[in-house]
Amino acid sequence: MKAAEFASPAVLAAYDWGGEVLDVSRYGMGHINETYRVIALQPDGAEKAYILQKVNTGIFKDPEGLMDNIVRVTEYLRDYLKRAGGDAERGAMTVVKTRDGRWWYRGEGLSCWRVYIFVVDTICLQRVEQDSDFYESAVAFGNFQNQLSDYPAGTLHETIPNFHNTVSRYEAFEKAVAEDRAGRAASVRAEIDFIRARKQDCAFLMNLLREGKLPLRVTHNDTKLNNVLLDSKTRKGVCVIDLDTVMPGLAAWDFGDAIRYGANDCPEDEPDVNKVHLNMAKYETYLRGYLDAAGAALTPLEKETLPWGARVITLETGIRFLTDYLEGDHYFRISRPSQNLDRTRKMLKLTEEMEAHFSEMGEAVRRYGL
Ligand code: ADP
Ligand code: GN1
Ligand code: MG
Repeated sequence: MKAAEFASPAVLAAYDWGGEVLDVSRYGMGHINETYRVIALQPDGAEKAYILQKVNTGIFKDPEGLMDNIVRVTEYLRDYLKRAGGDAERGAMTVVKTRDGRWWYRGEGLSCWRVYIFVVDTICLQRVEQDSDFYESAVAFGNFQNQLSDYPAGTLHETIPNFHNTVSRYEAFEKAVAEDRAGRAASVRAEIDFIRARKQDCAFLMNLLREGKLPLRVTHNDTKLNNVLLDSKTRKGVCVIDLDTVMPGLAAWDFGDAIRYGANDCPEDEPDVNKVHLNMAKYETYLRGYLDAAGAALTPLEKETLPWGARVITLETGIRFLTDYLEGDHYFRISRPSQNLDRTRKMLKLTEEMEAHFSEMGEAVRRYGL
C-alpha cells in the first residue's frame, strides 16, 4: 500500500473495505477536515473508492451530534429520492459503518474518522469553468433545500452554535481586535474600519429571524462550488457533499455563500483586489438555478432577502478571515503567511461591489419571480 502520508493503520483496520486496501492518498481542497481517498480491491477484481475523513474536532466539538445530523439527513434524502424516482444511490451520500456497526470511528486523542462511498464519475470544481456548471450547482443546492423543506429543522443538532449568526461573528471580531494576539491589528486598520462601518448590516437578517419573519430551514451552511459533485459526462448536479454544517439556518445564507464564492472570477485568496469584481451574469445564473429548484418552497420575503444573504455572508466571511488573521491563523488552513489577509481583502472588496450593485441584484430576483 502507498500511504506515506497516512499514519493510522488502526483506522483502516476499523473498516471492512471489501478487500485489500491498495492506496490511501490525501484528497480535496477543504480548509477544515483531513480528507483521503481509499482504493480497495474487491472480490470481483474491481477497485472501489471511498472517502475517509478525519473530522476537525477542534472545530466540531460534538462529533456524535454531527454524525447523527449527517446520517439523518442522508437517510431522509435517500428516501425522498426513492419515492420521487430519483437516483438514490448517487443523489445522497452514503456513510459506511465501522466493522462494529458504528457510524464513525473514535481514534487516538478522541479523534473522529468517518467513511463515505466515493461517488464515482463526478467532478468537483474549485472555479466555475462554464456558465452551466454554476447553474447546475445552484440546482443541486436548490433541490437540497426543497427536498428538506418538510424536515423539522429544530430537531437537528447545532454542530457549531451561532455559525452564521453574523452579530456574534462581529463580536468575536471586536474581541480579536482588542486582544490583538498576533500583534497585527495596527497593520489592518483599513479593514477593521471597513467592517466597523457595516456593523448594522450584520444584524439585518438576524433581526428578521428573531422577529419570526423568516423561517428556520434545514440549511447546508457551506454552499461553496466545491461542495457539490457534478456528473463528469453530463455536468449535471449529482450530489451535495460536506454536510458537517447541516443544521437549522436561513435559505438566504445558503444562497449567499454560493454567490460570495462563485459569482466572481478569481480564487478565494486572490491577492490583487483590483481583479475582484462581482460578476452579475454569474449571480443571475445562480439565482435562476436556485429559484428553478427551490423557488416553490420559499416565501416571498425569503426570495426578496436573497441579495441580503449574499451581502451579509460575504461580509461575515471577511470578518471570519480577519478574525483568524488577528488571532494568528488557527482556524482556516493556510499555505502561505498572509493568505487569511488576502482572503479578507477579497471578501471586503466583493462586499463593496455587492453594495454598488444591490438594486440590480434585487431587480433580478423580482424578474425571476417573487
Ligand atoms: P472539507 O470540509 O474539508 O471541505 P469535504 O467533505 O468537502 O471536506 O471533502 C473534500 C473533498 O473531497 C471534496 O471537495 C470532494 O472533492 C471530495 N469528496 C468528498 N466527499 C466525496 C464523495 N462522497 N465522493 C467523491 N468525492 C468526495
Ligand atoms: C470552510 O471546510 P470548507 O473548506 O468547505 C468553512 C466555511 C467557510 C469556508 C471558506 C466549518 O469550509 O464556513 O465559508 O471554509 N467551514 C467551517 O472557504 O468553518
Ligand atoms: Mg468542502
